[in-house]
Formats: sequence, structure tokens, C-alpha cells
Amino acid sequence: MDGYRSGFACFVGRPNAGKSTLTNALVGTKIAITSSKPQTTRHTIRGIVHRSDGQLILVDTPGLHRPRTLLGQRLNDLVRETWSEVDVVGFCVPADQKVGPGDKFIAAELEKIAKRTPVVGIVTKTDLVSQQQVAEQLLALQNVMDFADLIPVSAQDGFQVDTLSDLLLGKLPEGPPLYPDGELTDEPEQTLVAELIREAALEGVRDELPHSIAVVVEEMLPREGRDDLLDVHANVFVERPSQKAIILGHRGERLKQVGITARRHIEKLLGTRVYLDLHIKIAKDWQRDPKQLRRLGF
Ligand SMILES: Nc1nc2c(ncn2[C@@H]2O[C@H](COP(=O)(O)OP(=O)(O)OP(=O)(O)O)[C@@H](O)[C@H]2O)c(=O)[nH]1
Ligand SMILES: [Mg+2]
Repeated sequence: MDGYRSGFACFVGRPNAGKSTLTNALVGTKIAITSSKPQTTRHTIRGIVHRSDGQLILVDTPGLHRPRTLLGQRLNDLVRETWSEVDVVGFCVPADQKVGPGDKFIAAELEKIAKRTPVVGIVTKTDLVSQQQVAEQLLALQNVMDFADLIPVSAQDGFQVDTLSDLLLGKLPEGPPLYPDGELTDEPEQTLVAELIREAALEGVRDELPHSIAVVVEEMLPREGRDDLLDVHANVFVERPSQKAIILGHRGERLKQVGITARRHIEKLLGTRVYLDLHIKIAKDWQRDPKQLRRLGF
């Protein structure tokens, strides 16, 4: 295994910069949920890229932001902890958004926490703008901090995703594989399933509601006497009765739709048929309550 490299990388950037979508594109499978709502990612999830010349482990983290709740603080702590542990960092800025104070803030934090870690500057979502705008964004990004490399990519159409993989792998130390061949993530199935339900629930909700949704899978069991059907029981938590009404929708239509979408994705992930039993529960102000945060896995 001469020259074989292995190690950890993570993407940093403001919420919604495209970190999880890029992680999925590199891994080649959807292991992290994505949405247009900020702070979609709430856990660190490891995705593994297997190559003949090395193993690149991507740690997907929430976007660093100014926290307004205890949950927000916990998420930021998680991000900082990850930064201090990885071999290389990818700094993501979307091509269609101005480089701004949020990015400077992240650069300053990186400087504090991961001073010696090489940082690759990445302009994401290049499919949304012209080549001229991509070039301008690369220039703007250059002013944010010192980068080891700069690269534009699009996770959507695959532009330069392999090149980015080469680039990140090149910054890893030489070493043996850290995960078994073929393993794409070390996330437990139950967590992946809960995340797919949350992703479906996020679709079409606005304002504060996305932040208020949490999902816990209570039980996942093969149906007795059948090996082709899995029973999944899950609770969708919101913070207030008014939010419960929104998630339910008129005569429960919305929740039904969420169930159908989530079930489709879960079946694809697990390769088995699924019966999904969803319930909505109210956990009052859970984002600010240490006890409830613990119960919900934060
Ligand atoms: N057009 C286009 N859209 C993208 C691309 N990458 C991500 N997006 C969209 O941008 C939005 C945010 O993507 P995510 O991957 O969830 O962003 P994130 O940085 O992980 O966000 P947080 O987890 O909230 O910090 C989603 O609606 C994605 O579909 C891309 O290459 N092209
Ligand atoms: Mg994310």
C-alpha cells in the first residue's frame, strides 16, 4: 500500500452553503440530509470515500452561525470540536451569495482552532451563475484568508467533484484504511432513518418551524413472520400546539405526505419495504431546555 493515504476532512461554511450536498456527492450516496432551510445538519455524520489510492473520511457538520438557543450553542461546539480534529478543511462559499462578515467570522475562528490545518477554498453551486461570476467569487474568497488551494465545484451537476476529491486526499497523511471496504458511513441506521423523516418534514415549512422540528425513531423491527417488511415507529417533535397543527395539515394531509416521501427514501436507503408509523408530539421549547435536548440526542 505504498503512497496510500487516509484521514479526515470537513467542510465549513455558513448554513446553506452546500456542505452536506457536497459531502453526499463525494461519497456517491445520500448519507446526509439537505434542504434550503439553514441549520439542516444537526449531527456530525461521517461519510467515507473509498479510492484505490486512499480513504477520505468526510465529517459533515452544521454551519457555524450566531447561536440564539442552547441547541445553536451545542451545534457550534460540535463544529469547533470537529475542526480541531481533521487533517484538512474545505471552506465553502456559494457562488450565488456575497462573501461577507459571516465568512470572515468563520475564517477568524478557524485561525484560532485549526491554525496549522490546510484549508481549501471552495466556491460551491457554480451551476447557478456565469463563469464570469465564478471567477469573481474566487477572487472575493481569496481575500477571506490564506488558502492552500482554491477550487470551484457544483455538487448538482458533478463539476469538479472528482478533482476536489483528489485535492483533499492529497492533503491527508500516508496511512492504512480506517474503515472496512464498502462502508459508506458509520451513522447508525436508526439515525439515518430519523434524519430522512426530518428532511421530509422540513419540506414546505417556513420561518421558525424548521428549527423546532426534531425526529426520534422509537423502534425499528422486521414485521413478524416477514423478512421483506420493516416496521418503523417514529415521533416528530415540535415546540408548540400551533406547530403541530401545521405539520398535521388539513385532516392530516400534510403529515401523510411527509410519511409517503420519507418512506420512499427509507426504502431506498435500506433496500426493504417499510411501514412507517409517524406521531407528532409537543416538547415545549425543547431547543432551550437542557433536559429535553439530552432526550432528543443533543
Ligand atoms: N443549484 C445547486 N444547489 C445546490 C448545490 N449544492 C447544494 N445546493 C442546494 O443548497 C441548499 C443547501 O444545501 P445543503 O447541502 O443542505 O447546505 P449545508 O451547507 O449542508 O446547510 P446546513 O446543514 O444548514 O449548514 C439545498 O437546497 C441544496 O439543494 C449545487 O451544487 N447546485
Ligand atoms: Mg448540512
